[in-house]
Amino acid sequence: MPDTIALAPSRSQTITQCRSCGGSDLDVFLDLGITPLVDRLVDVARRDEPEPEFPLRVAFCQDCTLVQITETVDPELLFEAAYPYYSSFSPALLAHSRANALDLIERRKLGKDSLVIELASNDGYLLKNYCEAGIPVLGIDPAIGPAAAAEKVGVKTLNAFFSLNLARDLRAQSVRADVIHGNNVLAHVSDTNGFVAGIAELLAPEGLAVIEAPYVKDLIDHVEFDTIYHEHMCYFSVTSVDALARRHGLFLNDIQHLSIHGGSIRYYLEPIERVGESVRKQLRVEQLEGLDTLDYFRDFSSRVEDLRSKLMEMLHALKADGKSIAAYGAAAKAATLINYSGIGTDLIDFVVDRNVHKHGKLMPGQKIPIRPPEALVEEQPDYVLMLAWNFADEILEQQSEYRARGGKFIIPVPVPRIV
Ligand code: DWN
Ligand code: ZN
Repeated sequence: MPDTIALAPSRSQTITQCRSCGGSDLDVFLDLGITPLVDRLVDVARRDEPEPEFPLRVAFCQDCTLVQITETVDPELLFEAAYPYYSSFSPALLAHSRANALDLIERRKLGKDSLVIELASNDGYLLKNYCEAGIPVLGIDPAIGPAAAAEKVGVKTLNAFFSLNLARDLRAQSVRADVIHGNNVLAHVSDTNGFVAGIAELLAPEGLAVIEAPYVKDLIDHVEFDTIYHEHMCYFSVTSVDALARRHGLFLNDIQHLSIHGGSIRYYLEPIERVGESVRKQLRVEQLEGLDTLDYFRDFSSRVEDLRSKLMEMLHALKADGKSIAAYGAAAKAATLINYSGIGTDLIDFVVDRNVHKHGKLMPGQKIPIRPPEALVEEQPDYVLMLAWNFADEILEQQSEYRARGGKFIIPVPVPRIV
């Protein structure tokens, strides 16, 4: 762990009630320590300044089964002006999003009189597909950089946090959405209920909300502990989303289980109740496997500890053998993995990433330098730790030259292995 622990208690709050149902029966089943903010990359000039760090603990709500972290960090700190995540640096994500948009244009018969809104629209990666089809859109995103990038590709964007108040303001201007997208955002908001109520407020009577979130069952089954960080306040199951939606007059009528981001669920919510078999089936699976009980989560901590010790054993053995190791993916999840495991510059020389906004910065906490992917063939390290494992196939293909020269990748999750 870094020597400078700068707890900033004024910038975070520990919850005592469930973020969804308000219940107070929260059981912590995983403690990842006091960690820095994963997307707050460090400028070299400020490397000696203490970084804001907060406890990272995960709890299960006995009343509505929602899995959630116990600390709420000030969103202004989490999504500050320099927030570096741009969706368009991932071709796989762009293809995934385009397919989703084209499917909905067809299924919902969208046209020039429709309106598609995306909450956390980032750099226009998804809405640009609707613009190309002549369908009016509105992006809403608080991050200055991505919002400006969206405007550059013709996606009209409100640079703001989405909330029930903003939804009411928009509705007062007769704004109603035929489709509302919310990809990897529902987990990021501190006012979970306000956010869902805002969707209900803004949706047209026959409208459809399409919400994508990492699936807590995949997280537990595949030990994807590194996808836990302060930006992700909730970790959803179908059971917990069903309860959350109904509380605000929305009905979870359909779901799709996707492989993106280590396993996600796409939730289709409508103001009309017509629950389909896909939802009923997954609710049964979750009940049969016990996701509605703490028992399902109880041994996760020891499985995470086991993964850490296996990974550290492997990395130390390679270093003892005189091997050089770099890493791929200055991802948010990368910061959780390296800081929880204690993987620093003693083990990893540098991290590469395609996102140009990250180059020349340092990873939070461990302060490992971030460089362009070309550094892998320039330096030809013996091994590369795959921190963006959710895009492993795409990255392995991209790095064929490094591998042809004998370079090897280490995939850390769910079991550390060399490919
Ligand atoms: O919720 C979130 C998840 C879904 O996405 C946000 N917290 C932001 C982000 O988290 P993340 O940073 O862990 O997500 P990614 O998209 O898995 O990060 C991948 C990283 O790898 C990015 O920095 C981009 C980079 N990358 C690359 O360098 N070359 C990605 C691909 C596909 C590549 O070929
Ligand atoms: Zn609850």
